[in-house]
Amino acid sequence: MQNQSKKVFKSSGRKPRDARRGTDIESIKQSVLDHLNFSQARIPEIATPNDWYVALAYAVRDRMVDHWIQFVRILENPELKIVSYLSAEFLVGPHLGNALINLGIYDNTKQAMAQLGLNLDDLIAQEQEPGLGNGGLGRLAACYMDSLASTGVPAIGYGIRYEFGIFNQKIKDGWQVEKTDKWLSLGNPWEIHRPEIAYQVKLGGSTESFYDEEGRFRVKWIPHRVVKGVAYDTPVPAFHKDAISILRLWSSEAVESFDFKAFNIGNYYKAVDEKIFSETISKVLYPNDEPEIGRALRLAQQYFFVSCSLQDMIRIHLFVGRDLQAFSKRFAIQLNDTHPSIAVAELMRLLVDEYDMDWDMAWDITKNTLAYTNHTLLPEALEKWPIPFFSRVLPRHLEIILEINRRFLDEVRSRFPGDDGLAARLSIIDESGEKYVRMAHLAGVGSRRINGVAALHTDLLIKTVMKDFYSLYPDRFVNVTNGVTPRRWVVLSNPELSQLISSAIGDRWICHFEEEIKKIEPFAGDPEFLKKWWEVKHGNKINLARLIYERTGTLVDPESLFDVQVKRIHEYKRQHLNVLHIISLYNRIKQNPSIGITPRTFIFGGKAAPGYAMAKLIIKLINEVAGVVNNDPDVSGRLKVIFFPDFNVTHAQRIYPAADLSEQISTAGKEASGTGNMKFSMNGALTIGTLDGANLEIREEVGPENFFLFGLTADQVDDLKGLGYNPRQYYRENNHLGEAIDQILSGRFSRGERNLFAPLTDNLLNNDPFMLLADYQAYVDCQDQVSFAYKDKKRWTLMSILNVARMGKFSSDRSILEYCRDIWGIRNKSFYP
Ligand code: NBG
Repeated sequence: MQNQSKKVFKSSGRKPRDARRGTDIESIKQSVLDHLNFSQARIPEIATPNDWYVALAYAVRDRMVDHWIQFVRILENPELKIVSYLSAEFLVGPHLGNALINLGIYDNTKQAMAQLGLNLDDLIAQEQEPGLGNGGLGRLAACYMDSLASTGVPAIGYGIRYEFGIFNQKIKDGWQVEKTDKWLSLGNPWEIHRPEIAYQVKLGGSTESFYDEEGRFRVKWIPHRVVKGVAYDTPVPAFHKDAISILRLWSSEAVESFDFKAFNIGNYYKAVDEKIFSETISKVLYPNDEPEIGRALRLAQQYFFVSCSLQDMIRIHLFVGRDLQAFSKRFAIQLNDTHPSIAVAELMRLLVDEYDMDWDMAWDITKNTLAYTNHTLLPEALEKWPIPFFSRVLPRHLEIILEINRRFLDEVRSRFPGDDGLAARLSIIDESGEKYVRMAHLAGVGSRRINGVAALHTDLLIKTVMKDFYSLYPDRFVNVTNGVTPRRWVVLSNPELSQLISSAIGDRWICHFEEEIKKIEPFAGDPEFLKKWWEVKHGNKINLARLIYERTGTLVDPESLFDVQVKRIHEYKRQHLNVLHIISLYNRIKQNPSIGITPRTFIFGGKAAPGYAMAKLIIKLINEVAGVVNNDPDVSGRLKVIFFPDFNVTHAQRIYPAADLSEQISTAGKEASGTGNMKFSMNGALTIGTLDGANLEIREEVGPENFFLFGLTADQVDDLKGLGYNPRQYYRENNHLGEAIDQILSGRFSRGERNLFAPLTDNLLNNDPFMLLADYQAYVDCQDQVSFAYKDKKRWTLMSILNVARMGKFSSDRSILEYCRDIWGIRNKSFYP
């Protein structure tokens, strides 16, 4: 890039219109040059690709500033309701490409860069993606920020500016190795540091009660330490509209005065320790799927960002001169899972302790402002904190929670007198053994609405985990099925398909997905359209094959069926069921080399939590099976297995558009919704899946004939468990299954090392909590139908088109409108001109 930049700086002679705001080629070019010069003090001749990327990012950010300022004005309108989306994770993905699309300046920027001798794709590839999330939950928050902006709802996303995001995954000798994600090391041009927007957050210590001058009972919190949270703002642009939402992430710092106290008495190291501790709070994102008990820092993180965010909302609210009593009319706060649920107690503390409000009024406001989304039924993922530990970190909050609980249980007892069991089950405090604070209960008591993330999930939620809450407050429960943004997941990820769609039905579908995308359905009958559709998919597969080769050194055949499972590695998601199928196919070919088999490339991707040994063993298994299959000439040209390292948003954007088959094979009842399932389908992959999470609704929409269904239902899973499930019976009675498991155990896929996979096979044979063995045969049979269907290109393509055409419901714009209507009480369609 450097060499080409010589010619760059000769002025073209044409005058740019507006180097800050203009969207024509000349203006963009000038803007980039100006930033390189004035913001970075670099000369083009020695500018690195990263310098150019940063200059371009600044130029693009400039083009959002007017909307940003307009947004601030909107916040000042006391009559408007603002959505605050509180989430410990926002997996936003790289900004540049998305911003260019949403601002409508992609083509002009590409040309402007070309005129500077630069390739836009190379610049886009420079960006370090902000990996501030684990997976679906964080990515959902990012899709919702996009849709809030694009549907014109004023919104602030509040979270944590982790210095290190989710680890980067490397594969060494088939095992996962974690590498620190230093995403900020080259700077972050998208954010604006706001040192003047900062709040103090107390931690630890004790409380003291007293009576104030008016004789009222009051409590004072004397903290052990105080840290400061500083805001960093990132704009989230709407698609082709003068609107944005703001992502405000908090970074922890030391409060200087604290340092000085220790410093002045000569305790230099204590002062430094304090600083180090303060900075630790926002240091690192915790991987999920690991036990949280005893992680003091995790609770401190949650409290830290919630407290900063609530203080910020109160500041915004008071700034426009409205009374705090009207707080719930101005803010709708969504708790994304239980991670921010300490907000219930913190809002009470702020109102009662800091703003002198009486308890009942504060409680009214709290309950009317907050709403809670549940994202999982897995018992190990439901947060709870041991009481002694909780009171060490948040002594005042424990008192408040006990008072909330006392009043709540009084209500329960008066409505259901004599039912002590019910009160014990509902209590925020779990007293069945060691005492815990149950965060889902805290959220449930303190919220006006509780929602699940897919119809089946909400249904199971009210039948199981929150059954008692449902009997108490049936009106609080609503379902909002998840959605994903078609801007990032179709327009940006799959430009060829987007063009083909727009050439048929115009481009209104990008912002009105639900209404418009179905209009491509009639084109499924047009052979020319079908042919183009197939070609687009094929082109995407060639691109992915290239990337796979770059990243793994393995060649795959784009003519083969791309069978893809990308998501976090977890036993309930059953990547190992997929592996059992691969082994069975492999055995079939080995036993009958002339058998006609649809050639397939199996592609896996996903991270395992660093402390989740079984998930890591599954990664190893995939890689070992890949080693055997990919090197066996007998199956060459027919089977390939790939583990794509470091699955993240950037890679996802390349993978979904190239998939033929989407693997959504979790044990029914375990996957709350899934959102990858939606991204695959929107990009024309067909699904093989169980009746779990949003699969159910996807199947309903696309039609059962365009969806490969198999396996036990959630009810059947329960029934079978109730009857006494015996996995060994399946192992004994099914030869192919038995053979596959024996091979894994015997070292056939671990270069003779016999017991490497014993923890996995033992678990399957003795316990099999996720019922792989029960679903094995149904899965293999269903895969045979897939193979058969793929032989008929035309039929497959038709099904692919119908999948896309019928995905309207799964745009996150639809989800956001439902949140507005059913949860936040926001009626105005758009607040923007
Ligand atoms: C995840 C579920 C997914 C769901 C996403 C987003 C958590 C706790 N839950 O099924 O497992 O799609 O949330 O709702 O990460």
